[in-house]
Amino acid sequence: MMNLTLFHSKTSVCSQKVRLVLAEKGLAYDSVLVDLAKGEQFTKAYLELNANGTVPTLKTPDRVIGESNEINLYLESLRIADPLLPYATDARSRCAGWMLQSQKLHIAINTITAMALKVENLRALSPQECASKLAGIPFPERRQKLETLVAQGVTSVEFKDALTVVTSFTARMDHALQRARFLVGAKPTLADFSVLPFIHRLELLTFDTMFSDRPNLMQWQDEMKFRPSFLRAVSAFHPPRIVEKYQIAGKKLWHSAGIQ
Ligand SMILES: N[C@@H](CCC(=O)N[C@@H](CS)C(=O)NCC(=O)O)C(=O)O
Repeated sequence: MMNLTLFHSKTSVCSQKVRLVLAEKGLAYDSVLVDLAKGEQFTKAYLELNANGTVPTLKTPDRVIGESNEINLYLESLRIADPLLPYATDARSRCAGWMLQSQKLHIAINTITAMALKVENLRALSPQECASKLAGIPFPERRQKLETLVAQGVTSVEFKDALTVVTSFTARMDHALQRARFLVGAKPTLADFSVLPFIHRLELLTFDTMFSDRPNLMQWQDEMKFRPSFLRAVSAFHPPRIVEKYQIAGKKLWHSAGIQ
């Protein structure tokens, strides 16, 4: 039995990507939860494990991996259960393409989620408390992005760009899913599991209105959510009070952004 330890957070979309593949492969792992709201990703001990200060991180018997796509490729390389990386060169490169492009969608999802939850919480603080919270983020780019979102909100380039990315990415997905049941053919691949948590996050935030006119994508999402891995890797980490929190925050953001 492979000794794996996953450092992850319950609702982080990148953690979900890896938990989905672990569940698909039926792989057991030791779980270490990292509380992002408390800033546990910035502790000295965690930064020694993952210098980016992000989750997930997977500790294997011979190395530590701190990127969700790399972790999923590592899990695939263990050759356990059905392959999730196509063998044929064309399909394999398309699968890699979705995994790479989904990084852009992740940035958009991060922006929309931050706007709905983190920025709201920061705005509720006094200016001094807000500044000191932001000063505690040891990565200048991430700190600056939050500062901009707090100051400019839905009018920021970051937020507008996030909406544009969601629109174009979901259109591309719908187009691909018109030709095949899954993103890269008749069976789910790492591509599908790389994207599913992002699409689900949009649904939780009630931003799925942005792609409700994309029938192939909607059908794909229903099918992906029906898989036992979704229950184990995603739903199990989203109790009703968390779902409600996302829905309320998402609706509020949707209205404040005046998106029709
Ligand atoms: N490219 C990285 C991104 C990881 C990432 O940004 N994870 C988020 C959660 S989904 C995180 O840890 N954020 C830390 C923070 O909010 O400070 C990956 O795919 O693993």
